[in-house]
Amino acid sequence: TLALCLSPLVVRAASPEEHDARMAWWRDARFGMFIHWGLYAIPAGEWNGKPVPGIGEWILAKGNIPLADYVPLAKQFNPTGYDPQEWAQIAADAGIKYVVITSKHHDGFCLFDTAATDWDVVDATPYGKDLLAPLAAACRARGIHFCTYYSIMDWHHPSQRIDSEKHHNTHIDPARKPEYIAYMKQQLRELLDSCDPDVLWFDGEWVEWWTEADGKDLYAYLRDLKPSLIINNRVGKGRKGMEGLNRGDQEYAGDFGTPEQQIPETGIPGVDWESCMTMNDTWGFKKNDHNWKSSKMLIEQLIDTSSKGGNYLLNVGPTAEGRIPAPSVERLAALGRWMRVNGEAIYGSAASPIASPDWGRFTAKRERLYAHVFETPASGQLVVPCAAENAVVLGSDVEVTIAVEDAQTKATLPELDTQDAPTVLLFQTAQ
Ligand code: FHN
Repeated sequence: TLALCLSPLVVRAASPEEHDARMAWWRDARFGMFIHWGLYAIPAGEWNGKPVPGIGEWILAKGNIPLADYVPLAKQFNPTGYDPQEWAQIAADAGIKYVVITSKHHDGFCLFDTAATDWDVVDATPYGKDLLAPLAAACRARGIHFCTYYSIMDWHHPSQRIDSEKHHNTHIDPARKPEYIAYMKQQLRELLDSCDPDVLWFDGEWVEWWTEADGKDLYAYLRDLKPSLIINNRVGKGRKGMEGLNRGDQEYAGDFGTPEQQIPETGIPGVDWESCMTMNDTWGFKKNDHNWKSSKMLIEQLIDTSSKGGNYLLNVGPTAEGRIPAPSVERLAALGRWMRVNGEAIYGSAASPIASPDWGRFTAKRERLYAHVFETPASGQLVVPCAAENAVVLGSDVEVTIAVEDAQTKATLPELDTQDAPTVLLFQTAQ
């Protein structure tokens, strides 16, 4: 019943087999890169020389900046340092299998060419070129799925205005709601035509005027345009706040749950989900946010999500010049080094049937059980609750001494270096 209650889903496929086939690449991928990029990278967390608290991409609302003062930022947006090939290569080297980039965040500004408004990179900036189509091509050339984020809440569209008290809400002129929905549908169709994204990642659905019926309608519209499309649960009203998985009171639109800045205690069998996470304390670039998580912590989060059957969507916030900040590039490189050795324990892995131990996590793949050692236990031994035939340190010839008794395997650990990254032991079990 728990799985049924929390299952994000609905109008999605004619049969469970079709649904599984559509979700297959996404379930195998496990590791994605989120990119929050937009005009907010110019002020980068400061307005009129003063820091604006909160996440960078919210500066317009958090800083009470009048729209008329924010709009001219577009005239300064000229990311001449943007090299989509370089971004895609950074992602590929990190072992990333899909990229999700903001096509339109809450400020309504579009990074793609749209005929629905001039509030886009082509018409409103000196740069004057579509940013997304070249990135889509660069990703695909490297076997990376290209996906787009799209905000339902829109601070710029004339149908809406930000609530002066509750900044997270907008009010819509009810007479103009159909016009805004038509605007979204036009833009999303354009986006499908120009970039052909494999996932549409909605957000900003919490505004009071957006309904579950609106979400289901949008979901059906998009799946009709591209039947293989995967759509997150924020297209409708399903998600339980930042916990991201669906409330249990009805069926909701969307294919997967979206925990934000958190990893659930356990996975839920039969429920697809993806944890999105920042590397520091902002999604959009802030020049003074230096609170970076360590590479080891990020690797452990990737393992933790995989061990519970989820995907990990790790964010970067490029600068206004179009560069991914150096601390993010360094961390992605460290993830890549680890994935080149240990990727088989992540890609295509299933949720571990074994509860999380104190010293790390398990992932599983058919007869292979992977023990990810975050910290070597003081005893120097690991106990695995199944009978293994042998064990090795993954990516090496180092064999691990094991003793099997009563369907338990006791492994005596060799010297492991877990200082900068976890070490993975592969236990081969009988079929
Ligand atoms: O308000 C946004 C926020 O700016 C950011 O885009 C994150 C990413 O998941 N989502 C929202 C809050 O749920």
